[in-house]
Amino acid sequence: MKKPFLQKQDPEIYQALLGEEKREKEGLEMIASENYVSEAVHEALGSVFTNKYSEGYPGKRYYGGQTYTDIIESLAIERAKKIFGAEHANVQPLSGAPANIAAYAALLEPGDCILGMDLSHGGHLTHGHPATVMTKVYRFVSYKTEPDGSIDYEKLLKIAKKEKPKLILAGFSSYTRTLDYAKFAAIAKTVGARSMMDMAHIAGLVAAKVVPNPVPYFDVVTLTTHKSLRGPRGGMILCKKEFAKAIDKAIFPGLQGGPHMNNIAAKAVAFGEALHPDFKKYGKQILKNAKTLEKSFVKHGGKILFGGTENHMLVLNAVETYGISGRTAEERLDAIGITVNKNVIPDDPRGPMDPSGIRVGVPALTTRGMKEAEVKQIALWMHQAMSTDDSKFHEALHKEVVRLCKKFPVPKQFI
Ligand code: DSN
Repeated sequence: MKKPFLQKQDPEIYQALLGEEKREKEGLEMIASENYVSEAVHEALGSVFTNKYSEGYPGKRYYGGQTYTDIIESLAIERAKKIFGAEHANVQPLSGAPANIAAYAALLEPGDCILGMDLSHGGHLTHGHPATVMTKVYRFVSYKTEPDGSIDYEKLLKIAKKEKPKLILAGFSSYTRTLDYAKFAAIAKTVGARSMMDMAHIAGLVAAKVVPNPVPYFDVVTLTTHKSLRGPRGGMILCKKEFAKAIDKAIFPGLQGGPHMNNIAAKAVAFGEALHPDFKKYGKQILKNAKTLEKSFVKHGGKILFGGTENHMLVLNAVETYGISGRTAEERLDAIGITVNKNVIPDDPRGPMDPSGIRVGVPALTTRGMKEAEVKQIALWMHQAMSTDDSKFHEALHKEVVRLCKKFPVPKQFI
């Protein structure tokens, strides 16, 4: 896309931008948390709203000049509430991690216990990984998945009764099955804990109403807007009315300063897209594509974790399937123009920089209009690429991938 001012003023950045545009166009993006935004979202992101400081909330700001920022933030809030049927929405979180941190601050006191999903079983860093600062503030304990990939809710209740958490946390960044929200809420009620769901990964599927909506069940639901929801990079918190004040205070002034208003404008635009009837078709196709990918991998001998997928992604055990680590699998796929990420598997005996698995997702290629036939072809290429270290063969497959990508250009408009 033409950017004449950038090109003239800063050729190094301009060249890198051209490179990234080409990479995104000519490669297959299969990182489960990535997607492509529309040009309308890009235009809002690259707008004058980036110039404005707007500490506070619509109608209650600390600086003047808020006529238009109030309009966009109010629209973003109303649209978010409508999409998810939420009582309250805060659209200011800069991303998913700050959204989670603010939610903890709103609901808990330092030293309280949080019960969340173990990272290697699909949870997220912010759900209690020892490397995060939150573990210095709260006491985290974790639950795990069963060998068949399910969650044993009786076991979860037992852990909750023993540890007496103040917050029970559902949600994941690499788990592929549907959670039983009613059971999470009932366990939280039994032990007198608050309940929270981090639906960052599946927010788009929830918006499309093709998977169950956690919002009615949980006190607080956090999400990111840039994954399956197909908006700009950012976070959001939804909650019941009784927590609205605490959540808003925890975001500002508790954790953040001036909200990124260009980002909030872009969120509002993306929410407008998610409210369009076509978004449901998008969600349905994501589920079909992910199922097709799972079946194709299984046909080629792939060992899939968690007993398959019920959402937009799956985790493949590369060590067991191909005798290679997740890092090597990622590199072999990279060589043919397919981007995935290496990923730990439950209780992985290997380290996170060279784990046993890869995580693969279909939201981005579904955005490009790819359907079951293309997914079957892609699964075969992936299988072939991971089966060999022959660089000549990888080069030949890379040409096929580029050819397919040219047939399915990244769309500029979704509605
Ligand atoms: N980095 C995100 C993901 O890939 O799932 C989670 O924060």
